[in-house]
Amino acid sequence: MYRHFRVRPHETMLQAMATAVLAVFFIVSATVAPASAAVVEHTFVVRQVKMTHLCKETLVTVVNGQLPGPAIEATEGDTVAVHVVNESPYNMTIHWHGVRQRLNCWADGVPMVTQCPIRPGRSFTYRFAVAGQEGTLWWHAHVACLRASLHGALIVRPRNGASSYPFPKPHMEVPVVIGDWWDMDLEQLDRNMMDGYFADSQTASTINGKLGDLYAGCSSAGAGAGAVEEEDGYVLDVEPGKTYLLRLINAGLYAEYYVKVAGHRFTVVAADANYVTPFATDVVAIAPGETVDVLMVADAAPGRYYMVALAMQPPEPDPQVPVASTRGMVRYRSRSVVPSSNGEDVPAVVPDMPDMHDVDTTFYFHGNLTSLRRPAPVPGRADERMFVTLGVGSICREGETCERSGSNESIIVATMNDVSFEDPPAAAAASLLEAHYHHRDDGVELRTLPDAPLRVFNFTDEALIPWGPVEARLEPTEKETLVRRFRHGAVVDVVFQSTSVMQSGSNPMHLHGHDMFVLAQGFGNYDAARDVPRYNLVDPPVKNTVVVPGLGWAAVRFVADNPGVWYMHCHFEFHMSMGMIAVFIVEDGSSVDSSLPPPPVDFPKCDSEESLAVVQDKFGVQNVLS
Ligand SMILES: *[C@@H]1O[C@H](CO)[C@@H](O)[C@H](O)[C@H]1NC(C)=O
Ligand SMILES: *[C@@H]1O[C@H](CO)[C@@H](O)[C@H](O)[C@H]1NC(C)=O
Ligand SMILES: *[C@@H]1O[C@H](CO)[C@@H](O)[C@H](O)[C@H]1NC(C)=O
Ligand SMILES: *[C@@H]1O[C@H](CO)[C@@H](O)[C@H](O)[C@H]1NC(C)=O
Ligand SMILES: [Cu+2]
Repeated sequence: MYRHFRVRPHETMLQAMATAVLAVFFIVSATVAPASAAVVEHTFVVRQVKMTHLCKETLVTVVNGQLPGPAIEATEGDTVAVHVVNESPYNMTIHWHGVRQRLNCWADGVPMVTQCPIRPGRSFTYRFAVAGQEGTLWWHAHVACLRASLHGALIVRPRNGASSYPFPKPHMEVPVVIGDWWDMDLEQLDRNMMDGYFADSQTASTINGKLGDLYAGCSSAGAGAGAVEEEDGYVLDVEPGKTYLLRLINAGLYAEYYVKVAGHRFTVVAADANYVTPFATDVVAIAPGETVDVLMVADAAPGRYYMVALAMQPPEPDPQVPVASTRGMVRYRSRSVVPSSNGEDVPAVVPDMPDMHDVDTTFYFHGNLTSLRRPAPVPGRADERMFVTLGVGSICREGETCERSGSNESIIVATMNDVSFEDPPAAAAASLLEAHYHHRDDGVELRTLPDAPLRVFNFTDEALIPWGPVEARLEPTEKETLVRRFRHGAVVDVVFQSTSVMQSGSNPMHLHGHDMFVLAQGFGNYDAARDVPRYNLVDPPVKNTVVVPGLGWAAVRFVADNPGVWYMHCHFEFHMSMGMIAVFIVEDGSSVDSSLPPPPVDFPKCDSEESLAVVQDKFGVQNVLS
């Protein structure tokens, strides 16, 4: 572990000295501390297995036969090596969600963006360091909708052990993965979404892979006719008085969730693997892609208390798509010797949940996040500013003009600044990252993400939500492979503005390879004159996924200092399949230690058996794909 002491021009001498003192402290503590960086190794066999839920057998693609997949547990500073063996019929990549991947974009796992996929029957080892961050992260497949069944926790503990948590050492740490169960083919689901059809209902929600007793399973053989057994639910056994660290992860495709445990309160201590100033609440709001760590003291009367994850959706007039809730249980381990007093005969306590259409509770939950320890001071000024609208539009199935407003003549797509992302072709000669690294043009036409929307209108006008001729005029768009280049080290401000064309949902925007300072959020239209003075430059939360409120906005700042080709997208799967994506390209710095090193030697190649791709330098002959 070491740092570079280069005094950058904008750094004051005092700051530089502070950095140096800090660095000396780290070096000293590193020499004293016995713990040394280890390699945490896993083998992930991706394979289809049959699982039965709701009395129906479904073929699901999972890692090592588990759902959720194995949790990776590492210590800050460790190297993680995961051997992915692809025994599934799909092209596969795994993304390490929230891992900063400093100078290691090669391991980011986005198909055709950072790498050629791992073909069926092949394998690849992802290697990355977990340095300078601790807390709850996760991993998931980045292919079609397969992340619904291919995901797991990635936990990074402090180098000096649990005693260095900035909160009381918990008795036990528990990953709580919220997900969903689909009893349909997930690739088909993705094709439907790409065809603008987002009305598929999620079959069930899950906590740690279990559907819970709100769902009926199969009739049990032994029981009388008509008796239906409930689905298993997740159970957390607790001891009275002990403190539990719940590491909540929303791995779901479709919904933000409200999470409560009846009779208990939470202290929020971290989000997206960054510590936050602790605050008490009885409800957690968590969007797809986010993680939230809470302490829960088992201080209720011994008994059984439901843990509920309620799926939210935007209120009407938004088109309503059925989403399902799930529940598990917190169960007190009785110290009593009398077996009948263990509470099994007393009904479990049910929490009062917010309304599924409540958009205020999530807004204020996220508004209450402030960072506890800042890895770096917030840069005072931005070098580049972007205003990015997040919306929905449509393209014609055929020809230039067509009927809109949900007509089948058009396909509904999702957009950033009025352009919808076109995935780089699966048959391209290489990923965008390889093309960028080798200064090649692999025949993929790129379009610059505009810094401002192409259409200016009242972005949050609720009259645009219902389909009709007025909103239809705002729909026409096109599909392009959107990229935005950044000079190394640029301080970038992005204001994300959710829009109301055809829908009014929130957008959890996830940036790969960088954390973002969340400076402010609001309902309605962003107004720089009013909102810039409200920016929190003192202790803004640091997130990899920022929830942009529905009919509202969020302002973020990040330092583009990690060279590579980074996905930036909405973490709602339907928005992503529909194209709410751009690629942020961060240029190399001026030195070796700020430039992307070469790819791993065993990096997957886009060598389809049928076609031989001849790749040429862009200064030479054009690429030939035959
Ligand atoms: C924090 O949460 C409380 C309770 O919901 C709310 O009243 C308050 O406005 C929130 N603070 C911010 C800055 O959002
Ligand atoms: C819409 O049209 C496409 C192409 O003609 C067809 O495949 C699809 O089934 C249609 N969808 C609906 C919902 O009618
Ligand atoms: C935009 O629409 C909202 C909601 O319909 C409305 O309250 C607001 O006044 C409109 N703003 C402007 C500038 O027209
Ligand atoms: C799988 O990857 C190969 C090589 O990158 C590509 O040629 C092929 O089209 C991909 N298949 C699918 C279904 O995307
Ligand atoms: Cu979205």
